[in-house]
Formats: sequence, structure tokens, C-alpha cells
Amino acid sequence: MSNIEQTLSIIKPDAVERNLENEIKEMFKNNGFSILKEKKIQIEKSEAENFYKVHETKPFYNDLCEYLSSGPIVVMVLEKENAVLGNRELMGATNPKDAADGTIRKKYGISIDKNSVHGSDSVENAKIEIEFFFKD
Ligand code: IDP
Ligand code: MG
Repeated sequence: MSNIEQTLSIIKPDAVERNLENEIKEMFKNNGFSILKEKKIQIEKSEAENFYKVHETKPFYNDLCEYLSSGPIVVMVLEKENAVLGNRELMGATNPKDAADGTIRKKYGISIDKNSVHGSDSVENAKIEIEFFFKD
């Protein structure tokens, strides 16, 4: 049975700043993802705080929200079979040091905070995150 899913991807400020937008999009396309929607925006810190609310008790929460709102980001809706897990696999581990060869974070990530991309971690969160950025 086919299981087409959508997931939210963000190219984070460190990658946009280094002009990696097109290279990262190519990696998605080469791995069978369709980019259904995309926009380049800069968000307010308060919006980052809402987006990352699940992490509000973490010691890195404030830095994380400062960082995501520090410069332009590219937000995208990606679609393919099992897109949520597939995107997590293509992104690689949160810490680029632990990311497998061939993953986006291994290739482009600088550090655990500047790890170049965000991806939804479940189908349920993908729906919430897509709605967050693309309420039509
Ligand atoms: P994920 O992006 O791989 O889903 P999460 O655990 O959801 O990882 O964390 C969200 C983001 O918070 C990470 O992408 C990373 O940028 C940042 N982060 C996670 N853990 C740490 C940490 O221990 N120190 C600093 N930043 C962190
Ligand atoms: Mg996460």
C-alpha cells in the first residue's frame, strides 16, 4: 500500500547564509521528494518560541529560538512515500558529528545548533508544523 506523506523542512540560517539553499533542495529532489510549497522568510523570536514550544524546558531553548530567528530561512513542504522518516534519514543525526555519510547534516552541518536543516519528527507534528507556516 502506498503511504504518501508530507513533512515540513526548514533550511536554517547557517545554510541560507552559506548559499546552500539550492544544493540542499537538489538533495531532496534527488532523493525523490517533491517540494510542494516553499518560501524564504525571516521569523520573529516569538514565532520561533511557538514553533519550538516542545523544547521550552531545555537549556538550549533560548539560544535555539534566537538562532532560528537570526536570519532568513527557507520553509518547505516535502512530499513522498514515508516522507517524515525519509526526511529524518536524509537529514541525519541532530549532531552533525554523529550524522551518517551522505546525510545533509554530515555534509553541511557545522555544529549541533548550526545543523543546517529542521525536519518534522512525526506525521502528527508534520501536520502541525505545515499549518504553522502555511495556513491557507
Ligand atoms: P532535531 O532537529 O534533530 O529534531 P531536536 O532534539 O528536536 O533535534 O532539537 C531541535 C534543535 O535544537 C536541533 O536541531 C538543534 O539545532 C538544537 N539542539 C538540540 N539539542 C541541542 C543541544 O544539546 N545543544 C544545543 N542545541 C541543541
Ligand atoms: Mg525535532
